[in-house]
Amino acid sequence: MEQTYIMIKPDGVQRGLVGDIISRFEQKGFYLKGLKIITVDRALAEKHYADLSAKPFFNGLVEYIISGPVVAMVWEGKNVVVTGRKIIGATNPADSAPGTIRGDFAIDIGRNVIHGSDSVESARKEIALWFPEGTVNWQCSSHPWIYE
Ligand code: DGI
Repeated sequence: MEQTYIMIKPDGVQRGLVGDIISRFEQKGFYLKGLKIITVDRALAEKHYADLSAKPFFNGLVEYIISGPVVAMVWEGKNVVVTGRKIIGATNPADSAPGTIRGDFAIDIGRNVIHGSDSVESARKEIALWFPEGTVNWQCSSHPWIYE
């Protein structure tokens, strides 16, 4: 099944939003296949955001990601990449709908609480980058109650 990389950024950890964010993905019916809290070194942050390296906000973005621990996760389920992005909300919290994570918890684009892969291909790369040790392959006993 499809997987995505979801990361609670340092502001989400500092503000005590980890439990709420995990609950939203769990309650939707997605399966948690990888989870760890880590401090991020500059090289990893720069690699993760390499596509944005020419942007004027790149240095600030890297400083933000390395400013405190993050919670790195792999979530699995049907269409989890696209649906995960819907749960997260628009990049700029000013445009994020209420009910989304960024819509409910964030104000500034540079403190938008959470990352989610933007495509299946990005998800594959990001999971390999953040979970080189691999993830956990368990089967949820509620599966037939979530999928027809
Ligand atoms: O996939 P997203 O996180 O929604 O968005 P993205 O991949 O385009 O950008 C990655 C992060 O970079 C985003 O979550 C916040 C930051 N960012 C994007 N555009 C801007 C920005 N930060 C600032 N300060 N200004 C921007 O225009």
